[in-house]
Amino acid sequence: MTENRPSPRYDWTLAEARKLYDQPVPELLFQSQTVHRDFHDPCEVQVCSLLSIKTGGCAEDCAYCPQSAHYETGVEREPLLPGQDVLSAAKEARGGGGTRFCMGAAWREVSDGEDFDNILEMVAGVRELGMEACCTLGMISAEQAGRLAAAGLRAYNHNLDTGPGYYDEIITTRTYQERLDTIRHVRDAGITVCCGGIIGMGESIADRLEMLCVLAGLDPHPESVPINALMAMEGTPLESREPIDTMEMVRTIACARIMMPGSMVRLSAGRVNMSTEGQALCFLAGANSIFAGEKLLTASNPSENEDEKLLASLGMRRLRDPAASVVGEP
Ligand code: SAM
Ligand code: DTB
Ligand code: SF4
Repeated sequence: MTENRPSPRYDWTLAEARKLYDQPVPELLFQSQTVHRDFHDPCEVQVCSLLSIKTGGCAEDCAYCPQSAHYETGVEREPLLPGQDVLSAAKEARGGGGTRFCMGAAWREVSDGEDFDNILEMVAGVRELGMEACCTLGMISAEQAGRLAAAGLRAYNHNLDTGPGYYDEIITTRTYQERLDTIRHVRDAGITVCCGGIIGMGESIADRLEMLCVLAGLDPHPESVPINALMAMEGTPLESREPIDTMEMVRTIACARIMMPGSMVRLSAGRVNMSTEGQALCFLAGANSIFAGEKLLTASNPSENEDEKLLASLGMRRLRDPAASVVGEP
């Protein structure tokens, strides 16, 4: 990490992003690694745990999502998990070396009431375990964001998913602007923003880069940027999509790293479809965070054991104290 690192920019244009993306991979990776080293320790990876605390039956029609009630995917609607179950999962994750515990709910938006009150307790409980609590619950109001902040929530995940021009092909039940509004509520409440998207849904490279330009236009940048490779789930409209070429993932991650230098760039869904070498290239491109554990929300993920081997073979370490390493922005 260097002291004289360049300041992050918030005015990236599509043309500039395209110029980055289209470079030969050795040039692109040299550039992204240089930026990465200015802002982060290149040998450290943040390991996040994910738990679906409320699965299935969601009112939104996100075309990639097995939890949408609009599609027959075999994922059943379940009620909110009891707080005790959630906290024992968090303890287990902590035992495995996890520092951040992310709780996901298949909701379009959060409704005030018993479920939300229970979630506030879960957040406080995760904090008491000494872990960073993160939630992804759909749209939230400014007031709800304030209550989550007061309970000790560290981060809120709400993705843009794709570029504004392709968005309507993927979701019709909420607008791009509604997503941006939720992100603003999170930011205004003093919660860190986790916001990224998915590649491999049939979007063009320009769509992908437009999404990165919107993300990089947020000031400050989202502290975490998850880049998911589509997991084509049976029963969803995107079920027949082939897994994306790993080099497209590598290029997208490298661009995210260069455009949002201080952010944690998370190599998120889709690692099960990648070789260990492919994942290593993603780390070299600037990814410095992963989800650990055999299950994401409903889809599969490499086992703890496989990840242990992967990190050991690369000589990389788990990030122990996230606050100490996120040095991106003042
Ligand atoms: N319901 C909340 C929401 O949409 O914000 C929270 C959970 S939702 C499953 C979180 C994110 O997971 C989505 O925004 C999307 O980016 C990602 N995701 C969902 N299904 C996916 C899939 N099949 N492949 C890759 N990413 C996926
Ligand atoms: C994110 O960007 N990826 C995670 C997390 N945020 C919540 C979710 C990935 C979900 C993959 C499909 C599934 O498990 O159902
Ligand atoms: Fe619901 Fe979230 Fe899935 Fe969309 S991505 S259908 S909002 S659970």
